[in-house]
Amino acid sequence: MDFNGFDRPGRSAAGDTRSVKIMIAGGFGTGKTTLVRSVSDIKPLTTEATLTQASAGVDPLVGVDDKQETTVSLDFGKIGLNDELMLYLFGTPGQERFWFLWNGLFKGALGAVVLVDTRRLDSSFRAIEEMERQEVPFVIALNVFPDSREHPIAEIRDALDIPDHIPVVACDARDRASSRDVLIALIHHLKERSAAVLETR
Ligand SMILES: Nc1nc2c(ncn2[C@@H]2O[C@H](COP(=O)(O)OP(=O)(O)OP(=O)(O)O)[C@@H](O)[C@H]2O)c(=O)[nH]1
Ligand SMILES: [Mg+2]
Repeated sequence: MDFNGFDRPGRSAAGDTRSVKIMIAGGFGTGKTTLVRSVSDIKPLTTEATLTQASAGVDPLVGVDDKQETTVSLDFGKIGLNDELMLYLFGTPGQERFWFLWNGLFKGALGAVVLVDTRRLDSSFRAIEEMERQEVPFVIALNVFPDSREHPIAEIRDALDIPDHIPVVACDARDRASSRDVLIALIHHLKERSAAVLETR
């Protein structure tokens, strides 16, 4: 893969490994921590807290009612996609009460994956809006749960109001290969965007 064309911070001299910051965002309980855990080459750093009764009524647990823990601050992991590219992954907290952290968290990020649980599309609306507001390029990853109904991707794209040039892919966040494929889809998307920008110069 050729990753020329990236000009954000993190670009290094020819021959060196490039390190880039990638965000894993999405609504409450969509599988952000699971994805960082499944794909990371190192034991990821996570900041999980046990969900307590105090969360009842605050965090909508429909569809994720066996959920035990939630991310308070962030998840951190890393993966070398090849000899040239190291991705530093930052998983965001999903609970709305921690979203005040999001501004600082996205600084210097090259791109983001927005995880979506198709049983609860609305839980990821706000994350998508944040990517648009902060102008972070992103792909959508539909995390398939056992009781998720099968929807054509075009239908979901429509419901989320995602334009055609933004990739929407399905994944199983628990599976390393599947999570890695999502990250590769993001890298391809970033590369295409970057080529399009260069063409207009
Ligand atoms: N069946 C299935 N379960 C999943 C999948 N991904 C995550 N889970 C489960 O869904 C629950 C939520 O996953 P998390 O990774 O904690 O979700 P999160 O987005 O980090 O949650 P917050 O940090 O609280 O917003 C956990 O119980 C996971 O084991 C998946 O692809 N399939
Ligand atoms: Mg989490």
